[in-house]
Amino acid sequence: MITEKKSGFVAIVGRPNVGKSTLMNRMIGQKIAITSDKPQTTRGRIQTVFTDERGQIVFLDTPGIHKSRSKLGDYMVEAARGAIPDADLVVWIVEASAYIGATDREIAERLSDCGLPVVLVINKCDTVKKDELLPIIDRLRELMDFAEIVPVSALDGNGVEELVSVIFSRLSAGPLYYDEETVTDQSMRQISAELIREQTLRLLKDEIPHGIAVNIVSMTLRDDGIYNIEADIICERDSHKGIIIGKGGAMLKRIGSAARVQIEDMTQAKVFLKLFVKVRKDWRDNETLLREFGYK
Ligand SMILES: Nc1nc2c(ncn2[C@@H]2O[C@H](COP(=O)(O)OP(=O)(O)O)[C@@H](O)[C@H]2O)c(=O)[nH]1
Ligand SMILES: [Mg+2]
Repeated sequence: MITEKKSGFVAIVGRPNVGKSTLMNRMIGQKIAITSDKPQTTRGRIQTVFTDERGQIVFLDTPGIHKSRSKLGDYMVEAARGAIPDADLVVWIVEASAYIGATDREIAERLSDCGLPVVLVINKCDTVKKDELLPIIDRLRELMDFAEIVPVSALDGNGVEELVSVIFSRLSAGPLYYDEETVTDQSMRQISAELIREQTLRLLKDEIPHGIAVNIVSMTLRDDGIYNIEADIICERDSHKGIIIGKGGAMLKRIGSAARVQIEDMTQAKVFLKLFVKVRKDWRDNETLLREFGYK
């Protein structure tokens, strides 16, 4: 007997920092999108692919919807909004909290008009008690007409399998867009650059990481199976450059060795990573540099 496979594109939207990337990584069971406790970690649109006997889900992870203050910010918000017309279904992620802000109402309004089924995911349920959840669900229900409401914890995995089932139940029969082994549209170079940027988000304070871009200058696989990677960490100020390098190069060394472990995990190979720090003033508002660093 042949059962028809289902497939479709699912846009993941929501405010910054609600756990969109963490949840997407959890659903596909692999770390593709970097995550951090700082808002605006995700900058571009990332496609990941989940395939099993039921069919295929292509997730579109997006930067959070927020008020932008630079050309980079404009690009990020556009990437989030642009994902919706390409989707068959929207997964809107909020945090398990009784607070509903103006941004949430704006997102609700936009999604009510998009004509697609919207699954509301209440993430970070590990942070609230069970009896606190019901009133939260009741309040959120009033925002708009949801296809379904699913509480999850991307951190410990609770509810995530159920969410995948809910998504499949809302998709129609369709082709497999990617072969079964594919997990993302991102190249190893792109993921490597992001994994380096992730460590700058983790290890550097305040506004410094928001002004950082990572550019892979070269990535080559040697005959002995080792990757040689040279990358530039671009920052906006000389003072930032000093902090990124640190005393005697200590900070750059920490960033490099933590990123190397992550890249080795992703490539399943040994990696030699060489990092350089460069200053490009105001690159976040410079179209040419934005494009050069992959934000097009
Ligand atoms: N407690 C808890 N923290 C979470 C959960 N999901 C994500 N986070 C944390 O929330 C922060 C933002 O996550 P991220 O995926 O980068 O958010 P995004 O900006 O929406 O993509 C990170 O520090 C995550 O570890 C969750 O289910 N529970
Ligand atoms: Mg993200």
